[in-house]
Amino acid sequence: MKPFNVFFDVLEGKMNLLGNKTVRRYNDIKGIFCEIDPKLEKENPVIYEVFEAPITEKEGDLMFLITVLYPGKVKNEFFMTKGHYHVIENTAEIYLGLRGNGLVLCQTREGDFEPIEISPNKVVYIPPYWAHRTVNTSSEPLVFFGVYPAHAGHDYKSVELEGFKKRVFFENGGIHIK
Ligand code: S6P
Ligand code: ZN
Repeated sequence: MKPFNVFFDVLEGKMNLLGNKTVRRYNDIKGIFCEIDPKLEKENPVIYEVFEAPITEKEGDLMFLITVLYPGKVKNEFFMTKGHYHVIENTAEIYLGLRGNGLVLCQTREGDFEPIEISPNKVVYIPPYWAHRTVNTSSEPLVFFGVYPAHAGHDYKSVELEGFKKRVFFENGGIHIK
């Protein structure tokens, strides 16, 4: 592989050079929210998109990406990502907020839990062994850059089985983590 650069359009949430693109719609992930919303089931909106750089999953490489997590709620629970551990658990990840505000919920298998704020110019460090899920608590797309060891892999199954300790709701005019 040769050195290269890419351009991010932060407002549009797009990258001019693309490897994998993942689009998750409501019906793909509705089970992660605590309630079902029949209106969203019918409309099936895009909840988030991930644009990855064209990099293979080889040890030694770094994968980088931008995620665009749209604003919205399922009843009163904010839109969020599925969340995962890395399959190679001893791999960290860095997020840099580019647009919007939210929380990165971080959790270990031992039950530690930390909600970390993400917003423009804020870097979130996710250490090895911590599962991570992102929540958009703002009214605009939450856009962030991410980078992690390309061979890390994604373990969604553990999060499906265990869930996250806490969820993020809009209640009485405020953001509540509970
Ligand atoms: C990958 C990194 C992000 C997420 C993305 C969507 O390690 O953490 O690119 O993949 O934000 O979240 P999820 O949990 O659906 O992969
Ligand atoms: Zn990750």
